[in-house]
Amino acid sequence: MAEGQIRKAISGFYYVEHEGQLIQCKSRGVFRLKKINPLVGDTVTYVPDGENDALITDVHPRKSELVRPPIANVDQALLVFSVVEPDMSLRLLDRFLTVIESHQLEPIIYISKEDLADDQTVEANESNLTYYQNIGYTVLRNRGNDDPLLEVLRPYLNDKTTVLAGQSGVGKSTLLNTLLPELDLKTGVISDALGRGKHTTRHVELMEVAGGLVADTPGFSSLDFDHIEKEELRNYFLEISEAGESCKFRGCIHVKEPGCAVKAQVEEGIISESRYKNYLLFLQEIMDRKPRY
Ligand SMILES: Nc1nc2c(ncn2[C@@H]2O[C@H](COP(=O)(O)OP(=O)(O)O)[C@@H](O)[C@H]2O)c(=O)[nH]1
Ligand SMILES: [Mg+2]
Ligand SMILES: [Zn+2]
Repeated sequence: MAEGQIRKAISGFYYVEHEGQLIQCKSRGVFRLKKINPLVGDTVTYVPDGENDALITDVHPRKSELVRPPIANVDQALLVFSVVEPDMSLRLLDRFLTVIESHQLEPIIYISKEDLADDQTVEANESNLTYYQNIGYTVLRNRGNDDPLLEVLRPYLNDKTTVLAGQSGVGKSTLLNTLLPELDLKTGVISDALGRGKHTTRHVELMEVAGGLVADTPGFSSLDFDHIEKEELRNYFLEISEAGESCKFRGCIHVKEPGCAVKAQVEEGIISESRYKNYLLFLQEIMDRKPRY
C-alpha cells in the first residue's frame, strides 16, 4: 500500500502522484456503490499491482470540495479578469467572489490585457479595483504578456493549490504558459457553430507551478447560488458583513430594516453602490429560487 495525490483523471483512470511519479490507477468497484467519487486533488491510498493498474482503496478526508469543476483540497482561486476583450464586469466579479467565498477559498484577483485598453479605461478600472483592495482583496495587474508581475504572482502560488477561474478569453491559459513555458497549452478561443466560446481545456489536471499546484480547468462552469441561503449571502460580501455587525436587528439582511448600518454606509458612500446593488440582485435571485424537493 502507498499514498499519493490524484493529479488527473481521464476516462476512468486516475493518475496518482507518488514520489515524483504518476501511477495509473483504477478505483475500487465498491466505491460506486458507496457513492465515493475520487476527485483530482484527493489524497488516496492505493495498492500497486505489478502487472495491471494500481487500485485506489481509500480516499482520505477532504479539506474542501468543488463540484464544477470537480476538484478537492483547493486553497484558493486565481480570478482572472481582462480590462477589455471581454470587458471587465464588476457584476461578474462580485458573482465570482460570492461563489468563492461560499466555498471558503481565498480569492486573488488578477487583471489582464491592460495593454489593450486606453488610458481612460485603465484608470476607471484602477479606481474600481482600489475599492476591492481596500476591503481586503489581493489585486494583481498585468499590463502585457511579459510583465514582471508574474514574479509578483509566483509567491502567491507557492505551497498552495490554486484553481484558475474566469470567463473564456481572459487569458488563463496564457498566464499558465508564461509561468510554465514547457506546458504549451492551447490559447485563443475557438467558436463553435452556436457562437459560444469553446473551451480548449478539457479535463481537470493539477500541475506543478511555482512551488504549488494549479488546475487549468474551464473555471467555474456554473456560478449559480443554489447552495447559498438568503441569510448567508451577507457573509460573502466582506464589507457588508463587517458593517452589518452594527445593524439594529441581529437577523438584518440589509434590505429595508430600520437601523440598518449597511444602508447607512451605502448612503454615506463608504460601501460602494455597485457592490450593494449586486448584493440585492443576488439576494433576489436566491429568493426567487424554486423550492427543491
Ligand atoms: N494583449 C494581451 N493579450 C492577451 C493577454 N492575456 C491573454 N491575451 C490573449 O488573449 C487571448 C485569449 O487568451 P487565453 O489564454 O486563451 O484565454 P483563456 O480562455 O482564459 O484561457 C489569446 O489570444 C491571448 O494571446 C494580455 O495580458 N495582453
Ligand atoms: Mg484556456
Ligand atoms: Zn442591516
